[in-house]
Amino acid sequence: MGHYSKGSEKPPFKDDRLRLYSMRFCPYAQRPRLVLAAKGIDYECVNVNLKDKPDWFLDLNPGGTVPVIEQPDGAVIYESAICCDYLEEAFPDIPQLYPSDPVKKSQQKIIVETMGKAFLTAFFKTLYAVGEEEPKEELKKRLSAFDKYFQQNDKYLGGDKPGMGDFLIWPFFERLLVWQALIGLDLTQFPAVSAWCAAMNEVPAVKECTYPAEMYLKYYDGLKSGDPEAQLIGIDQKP
Ligand SMILES: N[C@@H](CCC(=O)N[C@@H](CS)C(=O)NCC(=O)O)C(=O)O
Repeated sequence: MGHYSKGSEKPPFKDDRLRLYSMRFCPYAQRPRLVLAAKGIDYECVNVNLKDKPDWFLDLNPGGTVPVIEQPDGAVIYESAICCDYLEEAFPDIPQLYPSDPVKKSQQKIIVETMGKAFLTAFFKTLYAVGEEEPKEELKKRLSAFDKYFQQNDKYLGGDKPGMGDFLIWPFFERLLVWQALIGLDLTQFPAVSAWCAAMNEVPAVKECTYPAEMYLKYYDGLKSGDPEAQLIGIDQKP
């Protein structure tokens, strides 16, 4: 595990494991990290300095975003949801995270694409405009929609077990749980969302891919002040 900046050499592949280019606190990179953990796939994590990106990283993904997956044969996949779909297709049974039933699979995708996207947009807007009422009200509306969904449906988006939909939306809720007080929100107002969060917090893959709240709080301070070193918090800890 390293942290690679501009001017660095691309680390050579040492074995035939998949490689995930990540940044510790990136919620999008956490999506494939969760899927890799849920499937028990051994991989190499390479952290990239997103404030000073190596040229070789931009050659892999010209958009310059993490996550990026690279196979030892040189094949490259990026965009978090596409990385997760790739993992599901390349490693289908360990366990399967989408239902086999095409209708149920599409329904899970619909929630991520509609309610999930609207929620994360509202979450980021609120985060970058703390103190303003409008984005917070929008976020509350999005949380109410999820609350209603969880009241009327199964324990997880995936049914009685967490599925791909749960892992795709979880990283944003995980951060909201830690940052709720900072943005003046109280998640207990959304009991079904809180119950889902509590259930997700018990999932082994989630436990494997999280950080202590203090680290997220420090990272939040770094985000607010634009500190490029924020992504280095906990550098010697797991990816
Ligand atoms: N649509 C992308 C978004 C990924 C993304 O925005 N990642 C952020 C880190 S959390 C990033 O790489 N930012 C670097 C940049 O935009 O220059 C995905 O789903 O993979």
